[in-house]
Amino acid sequence: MARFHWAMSERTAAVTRETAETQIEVTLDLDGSGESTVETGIGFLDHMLDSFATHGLFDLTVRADGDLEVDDHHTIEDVGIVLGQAFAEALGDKRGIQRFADRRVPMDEAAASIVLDISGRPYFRFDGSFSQEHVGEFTSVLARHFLRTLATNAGLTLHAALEGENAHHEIEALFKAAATALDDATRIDERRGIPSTKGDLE
Ligand SMILES: [Mn+2]
Repeated sequence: MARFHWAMSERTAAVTRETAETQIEVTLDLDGSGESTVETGIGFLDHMLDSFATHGLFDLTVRADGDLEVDDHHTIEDVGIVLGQAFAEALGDKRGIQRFADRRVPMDEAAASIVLDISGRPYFRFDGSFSQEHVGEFTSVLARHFLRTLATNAGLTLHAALEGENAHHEIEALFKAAATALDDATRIDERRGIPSTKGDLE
């Protein structure tokens, strides 16, 4: 009797993007251990992306050289674009993934929820606001823009909701909710979509 087992191929991506405004390089391993090297020039964004890798158990490198002399907008937006493209590339044909996830993460007084579907049909909804305008050099509302950009480029239907009193905690809770939801949704469930001809390799 043929014994089918899951032949896990590498689910990794390396994406670079260069414009007049930013140069971005991202590598991503969906089946990593949470190792990250992040240098964006924006301290709080580095902190968020390190946290994202840690809690999503993604291996992640992000190098961004953006026009921070203008402001933080292009850099944050373009990291979202390239990270989203990296998820799409690493997921490939999406075979066997859980697809749906729902996570709610607190951080002291703040709580964020993310419900998502790796649907291939980008949709974004956000309910909430940020209690302070800035966290360090990071403009708080750009966290919302980052998630929208990530969802659009990764092909996610993503609904986010947020409450709290401190923008650092609010944004960090959002990133942790996004990380854990994406970890769940990208996980392979061996009962789903087992390849009918390629699975029997041993
Ligand atoms: Mn923090």
